[in-house]
Parts: sequence; structure tokens; C-alpha cells
Amino acid sequence: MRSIWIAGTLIASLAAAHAASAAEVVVEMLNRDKATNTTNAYKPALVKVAKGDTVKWVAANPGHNVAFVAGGVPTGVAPFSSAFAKEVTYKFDKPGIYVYKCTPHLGMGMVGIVWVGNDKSNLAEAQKAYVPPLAKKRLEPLFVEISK
Ligand SMILES: [Cu+2]
Repeated sequence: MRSIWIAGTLIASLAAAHAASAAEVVVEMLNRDKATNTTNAYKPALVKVAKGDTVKWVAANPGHNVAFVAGGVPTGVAPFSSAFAKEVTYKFDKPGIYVYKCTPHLGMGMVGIVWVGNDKSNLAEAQKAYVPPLAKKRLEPLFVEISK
């Protein structure tokens, strides 16, 4: 439940910070999130941004990347996959829910969501996008947070 609380707090603070202009939100790629004792994790796993904002994933630990999950992003968004162990940025110009994964650690549950512009229009599709069981389990509380 702690992770849900963290995500909720983050959403509240980001919403306040994003009222004015485009911003950059940082997500860490970690071998272990010590706060939650979760291995192979994005921190935070759920970020809420405004349309036009950029997310920067920093390679706090090497060996990870960021790749959109097929069917887990708004219609018309091109596939995206970053290089391993490198910081990467992506500018979110289209509202909606973006489910992403770490290519080598998807089976270990390394997934995250960027939620853009409060848009839930692809929620059902994003929930149906295939990910292995552990990843699905980690996405569940994030989808609950978005569904509120
Ligand atoms: Cu990884």
C-alpha cells in the first residue's frame, strides 16, 4: 500500500507544479528500490505529467532501458525503445496512458506508467496490453490510482 501512497502524493505535487509551463520529471531506473524493497524498479513507477512535459529516466543503476509496451500507449504513438544503461528523455505531446517496460527485466516486473494530461481514454486498452504476470501485478495499483 505504501507505493500507492507515494504515487498519490507524487501526483498531487506534480499537478500543482505543472499548472504553468512544460516541465521535466525524473524517474530513476534501479536494481533495487530500497524504500519498498522492490528489485528491478522504476522510481516512481507512476508519474503524472502535463501534455508537452518531458520525462527523464536516469540510469541510477546500469542494465535497464525504457520501451513502450505494445498496445499500452495511445493510438498513433510510435514505438519507442531506448539504449541500455543510458539516460533517456521523451517528450509527451499526446495525452493518455503510456505503459512502458525495461526490455530485459519485463519478466521480473520492471514496468512503469506515464500518465499524460489526466487523459483516461486508453485506460481499457492499456490494461489489456500484454505483460507477464509479475509485471501485471505491479501495474495493478498504478491503474487503481489512475482510475480514481
Ligand atoms: Cu531493467
